[in-house]
Amino acid sequence: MKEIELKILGMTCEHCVRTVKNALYSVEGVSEVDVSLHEQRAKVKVEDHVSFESLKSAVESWGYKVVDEV
Ligand code: 9UX
Repeated sequence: MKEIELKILGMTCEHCVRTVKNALYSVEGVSEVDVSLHEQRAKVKVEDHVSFESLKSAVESWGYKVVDEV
């Protein structure tokens, strides 16, 4: 188990937050997601094999931008 932090641009409301959470939970190996609208950031608990890139792709497929690992 490890934690990956993402800086996410483009979330402007709680519905955006929900969309991002769902996108992250849809990635295999993700166990817990905490998204902060205020901080424009997500903290994601994942199994060791899960990559930053796979989380980035999932979020960006919904139209948000992941800038880089925090
Ligand atoms: Mo509400 Mo968040 O339209 O894009 S879902 S601002």
